[in-house]
Amino acid sequence: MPNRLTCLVTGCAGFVGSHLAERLLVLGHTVVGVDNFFSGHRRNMATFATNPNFHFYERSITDPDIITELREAHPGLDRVMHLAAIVSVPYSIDHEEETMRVNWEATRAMHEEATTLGFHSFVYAGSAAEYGDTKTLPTPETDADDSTVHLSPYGRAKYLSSILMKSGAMGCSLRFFNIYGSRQDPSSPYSGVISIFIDRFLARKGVTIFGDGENTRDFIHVSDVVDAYMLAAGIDAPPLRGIYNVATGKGTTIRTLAETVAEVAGAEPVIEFAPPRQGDIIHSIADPSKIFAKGFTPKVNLRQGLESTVDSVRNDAG
Ligand code: UD2
Repeated sequence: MPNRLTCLVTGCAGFVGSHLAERLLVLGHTVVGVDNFFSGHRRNMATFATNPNFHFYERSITDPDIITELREAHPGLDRVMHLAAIVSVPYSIDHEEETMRVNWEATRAMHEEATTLGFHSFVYAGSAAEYGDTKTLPTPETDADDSTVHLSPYGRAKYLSSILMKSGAMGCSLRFFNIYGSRQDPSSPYSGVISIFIDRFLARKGVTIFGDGENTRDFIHVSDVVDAYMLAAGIDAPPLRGIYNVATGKGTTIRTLAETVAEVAGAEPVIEFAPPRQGDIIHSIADPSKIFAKGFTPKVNLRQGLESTVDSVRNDAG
């Protein structure tokens, strides 16, 4: 049994945060979880809510001195995996001040507290949105800089936070591309395309593709994202420093995606085309060589990932 660690997971009731908390608990570590259910759901914590090593706090990350307070309650706490955020890009455009306060100011305050307390590591959930609209394909980490025009307060706050991870005394930002897997909420028009397509095809309804279907995205399965967290937080080795793309480096067109999801779901690939969505970028593919060089390799290919996600959605429905 390796050392038992105590990790703070903010956003532990969210899609990715719940998978991360679950893995840490399965490995025998202690998880201090924080979520205010702004976009997370209690049901996402169902598999581990009663685990005696899980300590849940229904709190906002904007609460002052939250890290210091949690450390007093859990003296072994020395690493942060910070995922809590306003996650909707359109919401961030309509609520700029709130987004900057939650996604940037709170990150800065928590990072400062963790640094002062001499924490071991602080892993931040960055985003492909940090690259804005004009970028090299595949996109290396160096493509986002202070001259990048961010298309939303969401992208801006993620960028500022990532830069802090790089320039601060400690910290690592994982810049995620399009994550998919079980527990991804399909209910909003801005939900991830995979969760929407699975939901529609399983209900024997067709899907809508915005644009000509040739847009590409770099889809990565949530279990691979959790692997990247284990590496970055130094669960088995020293923690990573700086900024890393987390992706496969492979682009899939939305048309191919729709056809594959239909096949996996056993549905007719009924596709309707609609005009491009305002603000959508056409191609998004990462250059993930920096994190690959640190030993990270995605293990789940898109087909396998779609099969397991469809299975879990079917089981939840049944
Ligand atoms: C992702 C993130 C977003 C932001 C952005 C930065 C998600 C859900 N969103 O947006 O938060 O970080 O990256 O670049 O991860 N599409 C359809 N039909 C649908 C839904 C989507 O054709 O019913 C298309 C959409 O037009 C786009 C692609 O699918 O071309 C991916 O859409 P998305 O909303 O899953 O993700 P994305 O990359 O636009």
